[in-house]
Amino acid sequence: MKTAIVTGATSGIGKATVRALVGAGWQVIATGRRADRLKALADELGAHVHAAVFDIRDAAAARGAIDALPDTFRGVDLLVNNAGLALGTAPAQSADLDHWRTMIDTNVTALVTITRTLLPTLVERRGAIINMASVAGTYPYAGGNVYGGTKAFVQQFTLGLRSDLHGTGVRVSAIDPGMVETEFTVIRTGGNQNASDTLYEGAHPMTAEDIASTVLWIATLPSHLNVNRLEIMPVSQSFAGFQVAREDSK
Ligand code: 8X3
Repeated sequence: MKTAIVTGATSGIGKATVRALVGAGWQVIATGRRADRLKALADELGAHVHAAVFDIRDAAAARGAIDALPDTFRGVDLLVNNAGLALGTAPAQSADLDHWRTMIDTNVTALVTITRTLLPTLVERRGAIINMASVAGTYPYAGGNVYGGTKAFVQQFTLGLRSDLHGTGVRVSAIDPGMVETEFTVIRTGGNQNASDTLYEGAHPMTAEDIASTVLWIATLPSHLNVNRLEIMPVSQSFAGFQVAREDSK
């Protein structure tokens, strides 16, 4: 039985990914901060889930949780770097610096930390890494500033890992989802459920399960194939043009 670790497994894409992997016969280490939610997931899915409760931004806690894994979960074959968030949509010139730091700490620093921690095992087992990036890493939009920057980092880090891991057999992929209806927008807006509902209403956004099935597809491809990057959006979402600021006409 193969073993995966999924970060940010208490909700949304992470939780759906744990369910999809377990459904396909994997055992999964589900990580997150909220113990009650992880426990509920472990209760639902049984002994194939190990709940590892820690804040991904706390490097010592993450290391401690990895070191304390039960023997049967030690051989990690797949790391799904899903934990991440957006905070705020304010323009850069009025954005909250604490929001920026939290996004960088979570989406960048924590991701590289847990990746570095697990790389020796992944190399030993010719495993795989799937990083959750975003279309926001490729296409800028107003208010996306640091969130988009962190996701551009994830995209490029993925390609850099591919290069460094050349010849090891380790596969590395980034998924760039567009609009997915999860707690993402509630968190981004500081708890504004109404803003979230308004954004997704009538738009037929993707679901967490849509992305989880994409993770599973990548994870179960034949071992000679590597998806470098997979961009996926709902049909209802596309691109707008450049904007032009004009001098006031006199
Ligand atoms: C978020 C993607 O399109 O909702 O990662 O900004 S989008």
